[in-house]
Amino acid sequence: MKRALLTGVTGQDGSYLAEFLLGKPDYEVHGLVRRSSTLNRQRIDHLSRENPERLHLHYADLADASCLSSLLEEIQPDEVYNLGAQSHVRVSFDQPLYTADVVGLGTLRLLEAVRVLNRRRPVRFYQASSSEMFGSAPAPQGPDTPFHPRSPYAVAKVYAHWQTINYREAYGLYACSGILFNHESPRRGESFVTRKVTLGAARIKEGLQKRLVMGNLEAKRDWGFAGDYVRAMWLMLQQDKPDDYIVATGETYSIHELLEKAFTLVDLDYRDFVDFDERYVRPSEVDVLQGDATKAREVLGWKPEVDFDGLVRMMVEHDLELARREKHARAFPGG
Ligand code: NAP
Ligand code: F7E
Repeated sequence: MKRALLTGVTGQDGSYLAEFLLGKPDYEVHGLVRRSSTLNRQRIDHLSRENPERLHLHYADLADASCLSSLLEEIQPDEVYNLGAQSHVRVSFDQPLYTADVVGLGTLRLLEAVRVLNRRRPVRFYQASSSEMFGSAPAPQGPDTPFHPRSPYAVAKVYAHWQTINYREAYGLYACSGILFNHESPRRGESFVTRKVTLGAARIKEGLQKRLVMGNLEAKRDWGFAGDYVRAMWLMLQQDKPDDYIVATGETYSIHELLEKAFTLVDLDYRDFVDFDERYVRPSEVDVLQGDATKAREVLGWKPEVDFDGLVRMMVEHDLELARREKHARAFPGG
């Protein structure tokens, strides 16, 4: 059995990656979870039920170096995927120090624990880097595009990215950094723009919500499906040599186009329902992201299977079902 350790297992990507690895007969998955006063394991509950022998959860935090080293000693993983983060860009302006601590130093704490274990047994490390690191660099962004981060989150990711590369160069660690462009799914957090839009369209359609309040609709993103992107993470750790890769679809759409697509799927015109509120605007914005994933295609043999239309449709259909259940529960509160 191969042992994989995932930080951020309760998040969108963590849940898809755990599902992907558990779909292989030879993986045991260990996930780090944070203690919380409310339930935060909805995305992986089904995996715990289906794989009680092969999915193990451990309390830990990227802010706590000592628990990271003792867990690595205890689990002795073959592969470590660092997906844990305060991952919301807008929130990083409100909590810059916390974001830098978890995203930047958290990665360094984990790399240190991996370095020590790697002296005795080989460990492969994946770092969840982000297209946000490109920030205001003109599109399309590729391997030679210089970083110009535009938020505390993005600056912290640049720090973690270079730490990962330095651990590879300084200690010979098998460490890869995946620069992933935005990827979404029905499991996406509800405050990210795609999910906010698909859930909003579905709830408005079902009469559960009247308006959708949004920020800057001019920004453009290269949106893919999270299920496709976790495959690329795993492929990076299966190569002969560690390297860094961009993972993207190569297509870019504005928030206007996202709204248009989602509302059309529920036979509504978004212009009749969307309001603007300054509080969703960021102090500095990333205007256009569009990635060049040629290297991932050529070296890893990776390509996305779900396109923008398929992604929005998948999310709207899921959220319509959720909205219908909510409506039914309101109408029949007893069950
Ligand atoms: P997500 O849904 O926000 O999940 C983040 C995960 O990190 C959650 O499991 C969260 O735990 C955990 N976490 C937060 N603070 C932590 C801490 N102090 N210690 C340990 N774990 C902590 O994010 P995602 O979309 O799955 O993204 C996964 C990773 O890829 C992140 O590093 C993100 O920055 C990066 N990334 C994402 C995208 C994208 O488009 N999705 C693109 C590029 C890079 P709780 O459940 O307890 O909150
Ligand atoms: O915003 C605009 C907003 O929050 C996308 C994270 O996973 O991907 C994500 O970061 C765009 C921005 O994603 C609203 O201003 C307009 O231009 O969905 P988002 P993000 O900031 O691109 C990267 C790759 C990551 O690494 C991050 O972890 O949409 N926008 N109106 C809005 N955004 C939000 N959230 N809410 C709005 O109402």
